[in-house]
Amino acid sequence: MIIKIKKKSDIPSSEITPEDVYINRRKFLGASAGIGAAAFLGCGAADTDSDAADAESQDLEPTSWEDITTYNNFYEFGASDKEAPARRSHTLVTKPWTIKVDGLCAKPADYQLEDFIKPSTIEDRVYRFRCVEAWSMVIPWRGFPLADAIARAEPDPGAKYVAFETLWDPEQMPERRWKPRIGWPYREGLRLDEAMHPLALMVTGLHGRTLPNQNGAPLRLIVPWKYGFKSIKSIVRMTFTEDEPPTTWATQSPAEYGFYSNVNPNVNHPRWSQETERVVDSSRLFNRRIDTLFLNGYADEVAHLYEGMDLRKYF
Ligand SMILES: Nc1nc2c(c(=O)[nH]1)N[C@H]1C(S)=C(S)[C@@H](COP(=O)(O)O)O[C@H]1N2
Ligand SMILES: [Mo]
Repeated sequence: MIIKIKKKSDIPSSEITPEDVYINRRKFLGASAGIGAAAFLGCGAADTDSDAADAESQDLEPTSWEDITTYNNFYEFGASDKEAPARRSHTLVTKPWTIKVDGLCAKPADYQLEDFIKPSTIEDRVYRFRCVEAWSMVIPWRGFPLADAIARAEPDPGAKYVAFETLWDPEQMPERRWKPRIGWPYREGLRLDEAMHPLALMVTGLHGRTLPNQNGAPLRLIVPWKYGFKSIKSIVRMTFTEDEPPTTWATQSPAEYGFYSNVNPNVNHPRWSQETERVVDSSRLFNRRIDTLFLNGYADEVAHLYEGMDLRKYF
């Protein structure tokens, strides 16, 4: 299963142990993700598509803290080396941190991070995470529903999308070789109904600990049914718009990345297959691949958002 939820009210105020995070009361949003807990013994499997495990045998062992925090995409800290963000992101200053909420809403405001987060709404949730580069992890995030932050802003009836921006400060963010066509900052966006879905999470931590800089401190988005690049890091701005907002990757390479970017094994990337994914696990000698699931396994929860849409066109 993909969605294990623990409310802040269930979390003892003392430090959370790994047991608390994993072996907690399980609550399933929607019921039927249908993924058993059976371990998949993939050790020794060759790195080929034919060795992919089917959905039923995909285990849910969370990826280690070590792997989640040293294998990152955070282009502001290095555009190709997955280990660069862990090495270089210590220069990011996350205190104080301001988030601007603006655009088509009744309650635009500049928030200090502490005021943006309501501690009583913080939960731990274990989600699948699928990068467009066909690797995946299972990540125990800590955060609160994006829907809460949206409701508080009271979007106008004319607001159809919400756009997000990452901090851009070249003093703190050393990457200068790669400049996106759209320019910095990194930008993302969601249709408002997608953003209001209870699975969409504003994240402040992982593995029961404060979010490290390389994972998007102090506040990042997680949209578990979409490719990882939608999950924008180190957010400083949230803007309600009438029109679909321009986003970094869809502007960079429109033939390869769309606005929706829903995980979809039936729609390949022009340069590679999206049918399977490599499970990131540095403790294994050999890579293991598993089948990629439609909407990353969250179809029962979110497929209704795309009813009647041609997902080959709106990829
Ligand atoms: N600001 C910003 N957000 C970003 C990125 C980035 O380069 N800059 N990379 C995206 C991509 S491609 C992925 S896969 C995820 C990686 O998140 P993780 O490093 O926490 O696994 O962050 C996404 N959010
Ligand atoms: Mo990604």
